[in-house]
Amino acid sequence: MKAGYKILSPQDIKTRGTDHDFASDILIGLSRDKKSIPCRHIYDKEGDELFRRITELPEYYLTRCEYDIFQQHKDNIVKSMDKDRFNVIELGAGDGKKAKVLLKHFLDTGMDVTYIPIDISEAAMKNLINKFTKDPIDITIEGIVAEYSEGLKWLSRAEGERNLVLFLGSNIGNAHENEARAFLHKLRGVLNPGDYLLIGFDLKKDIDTLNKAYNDSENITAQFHLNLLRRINRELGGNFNPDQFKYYGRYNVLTGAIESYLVSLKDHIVYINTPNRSFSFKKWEPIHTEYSLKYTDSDIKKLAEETGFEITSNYTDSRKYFQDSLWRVNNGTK
Ligand code: AVI
Repeated sequence: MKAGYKILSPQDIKTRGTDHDFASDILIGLSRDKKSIPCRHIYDKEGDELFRRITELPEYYLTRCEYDIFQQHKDNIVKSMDKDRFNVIELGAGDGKKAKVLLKHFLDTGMDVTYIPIDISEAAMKNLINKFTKDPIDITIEGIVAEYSEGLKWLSRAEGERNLVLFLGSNIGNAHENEARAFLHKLRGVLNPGDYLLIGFDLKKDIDTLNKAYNDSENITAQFHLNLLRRINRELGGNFNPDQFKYYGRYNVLTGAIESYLVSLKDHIVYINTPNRSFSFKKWEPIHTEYSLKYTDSDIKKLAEETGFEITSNYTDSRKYFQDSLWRVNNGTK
């Protein structure tokens, strides 16, 4: 096994994410009438670890469903693809544990693959490489530390390559419909005709099941969201008291999404050193922290069609809670 990673530097990509983005997103988000912070800022080292713990919770069925799908359908996934040499590019790879199930199977069936995990967190990338080193498989890993879109721009230089992009775990659900469409359209633009995308969708289901998945009995999901405030304190010199906020996450039947907030429990003012500003919070005032959209089969079909892909096959678990959909870049113009 050969494994390494590259951090995209400003020379590679002009718009590389920096701490400055975090500070300015906080300034913009907390200055709004309706306060909001992009959910990607939850994921520092502590946020990554809290999310890992979420994926092991009994209520958070999503991760287990996707494992089941891969175990059950890995052979069909290989058979659905008409190539035997691929770059397997994973967006938001985390620790790469789920991808490994597929990668192992690809190797077992004689496919020649290079694994290119892309993750915004260098700590997550180091952890991924550590995990693969401890339990190696015969593969080359060429990691990229970057935001998805920057990583994609960088990859688009490699024309003529065959690619299978993995976008797993309902990550697409954290984008609003129009953002998801724009992102997939952009992704399609850097891929070559005949490339594949394996994308995970959490399906619409019983509302209690959905609400429980985001309101676990150990309160890890609440801590995951509250990490945003702790991260602001740590990195930007804020004086948030997380005890003065309550996590609230519920399914909205109109939007079809779990909408998550941190709600202020009293009138108070919080000071943040960078950007040297105070922000006032009214009692019961929310900060919007995450949007987790749930899909139907026809939503998925429409999304593929609108973004220049054709669906090769769909794979679901036995309860139809989750769906991994294999899309192929159609031959139309980019
Ligand atoms: C990463 N993402 C797909 C998760 C989700 O389900 O929206 C993040 C998460 N938020 C609360 N629990 C898990």
